[in-house]
Amino acid sequence: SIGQMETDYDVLIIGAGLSGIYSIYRMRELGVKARVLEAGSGEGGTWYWNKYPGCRFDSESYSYHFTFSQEVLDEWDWTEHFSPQPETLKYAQFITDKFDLRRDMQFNTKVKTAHWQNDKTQWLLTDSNGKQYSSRFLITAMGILNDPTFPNIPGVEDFKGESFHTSRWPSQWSVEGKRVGIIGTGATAIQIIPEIAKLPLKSLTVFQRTANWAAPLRNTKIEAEEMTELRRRYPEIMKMCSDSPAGFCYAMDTRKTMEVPEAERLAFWEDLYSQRGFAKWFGAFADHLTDREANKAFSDFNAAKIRQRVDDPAVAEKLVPKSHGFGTRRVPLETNYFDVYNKPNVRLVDYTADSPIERVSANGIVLASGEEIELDLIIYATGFDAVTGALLRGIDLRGIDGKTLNDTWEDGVKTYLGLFVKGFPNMAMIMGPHQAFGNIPRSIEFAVDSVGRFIKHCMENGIMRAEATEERVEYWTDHVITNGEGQLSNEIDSWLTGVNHNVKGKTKRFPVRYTGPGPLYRKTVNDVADRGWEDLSLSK
Ligand code: NA7
Repeated sequence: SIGQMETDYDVLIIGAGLSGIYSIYRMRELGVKARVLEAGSGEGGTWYWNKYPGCRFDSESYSYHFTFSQEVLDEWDWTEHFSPQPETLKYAQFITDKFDLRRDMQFNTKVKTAHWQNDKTQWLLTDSNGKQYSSRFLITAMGILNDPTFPNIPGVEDFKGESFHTSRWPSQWSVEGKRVGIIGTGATAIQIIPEIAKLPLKSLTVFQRTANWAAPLRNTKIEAEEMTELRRRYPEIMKMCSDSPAGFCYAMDTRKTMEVPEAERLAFWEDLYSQRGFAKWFGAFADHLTDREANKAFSDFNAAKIRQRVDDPAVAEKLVPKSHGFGTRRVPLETNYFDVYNKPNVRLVDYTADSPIERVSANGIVLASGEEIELDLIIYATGFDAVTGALLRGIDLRGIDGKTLNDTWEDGVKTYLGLFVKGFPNMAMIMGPHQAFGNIPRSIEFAVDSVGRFIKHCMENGIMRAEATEERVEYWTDHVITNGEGQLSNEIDSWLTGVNHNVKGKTKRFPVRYTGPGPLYRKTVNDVADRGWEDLSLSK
């Protein structure tokens, strides 16, 4: 172990998802003594936990993969433009095996507490079995969507049938002959619904509180020849990702929506609609994310598409979002989603047009209208305590003087660069709040590289303790807030603005991510790293 400390490890990493996998790879490269502690029985994180039917990337596989290893890029073939979960899990396992990373990973180890010990200048972690581990540095890599939340509806415990959350899908399951209910219409539900509606279930009732602007995914298989061509284009694809504000392989069209002649505008949108993936979101006229009139026009175009696909006009109307414009929340991508509602055994219960859920009963779901919908299975597609959940609720995390992160962030989340928190020395967050994100693996790679530079700098310069300063934290937090002004998405409740009414204390919007362009974020962090992290309070 480097340094003069008697700690067990130089670095402890919590979580063996993509963040943890790449973190341990980098740490090993630095030659430090590091270990990953993971609650699950295997690596993969999001792709380990989310095993529901239809689970897949909504981003092109070859834009959403790791780029740190040329060998992996050369050896791994994607079989679909949008990789399905089982293949992505195999990909995570492939990398873990290839670099023999599992040697430094410890599974079935749920970290309960992580406490900074000021006298010893170290982190002390305790797992659910009471075992303790100490380290000089702590990397939190728990992911941004790992803490499932159930709806705050009375009676969830009363249901006598089967029920589960989408991210805890059982290994043995069947919907055959069953009356199935699904609560939620986010990106997850929109992947699941068409998949299970294909199966011989008796009926499917979808409970929708807020309609979402889903758009066609247009997934296809990648044949060998196409894979060769894609691989040839990898450098170009990666360049597009790194140039784009949110890390995707599209370039926004910089023309102003309303200045483009109508016929040309419609033709442009038609073309976008026929394209794969998030082209509709991140390849559109850029002003649709900031200009109300532009956003309204593009939303109207997308609304017409929904109306075209749904036979019953009343059902179509329920599916057209009214509370927010296109792209102001995460756009779910879909394969035959809207078409599902043309099936006779599928019913859409909308909170506004029909009735909200009043409670879950022993036999099903009772609406405020008084109707009881009898069900055999309830699927909770109700999302996650996103971004801060793992840090605030998943673990008892305490910094200097035993102060919890919850107390530290009582008046709002405050970070420096989304990587550091004042009062939590020698701790760095991968995908913490206030980092630039969109295409998550792009953000993970950058965050891990940055944290790698930080730890290397400390190790090489005998820095025993590094902490964010009040001044820099205030500056960055303010910068994140002002930077997000003018983005229509920041005026809407969603997990991207930190709102989850199922979680205590998450009723007010706050910026969970830096909404400025990714290239600027990376430049800012790189400048700080280039200056030897002198913005932090460093002590030898
Ligand atoms: P999301 O996107 O947070 O969606 C959760 C859904 O569940 C959404 O439709 C919610 O309605 C609904 N919900 C949540 N709580 C309730 C209650 N109490 N009553 C009724 N309906 C409720 O989670 P996902 O898992 O779909 O996706 C998360 C991310 O994972 C996604 O963005 C991708 O990036 C991958 P609401 O809209 O809040 O009215």
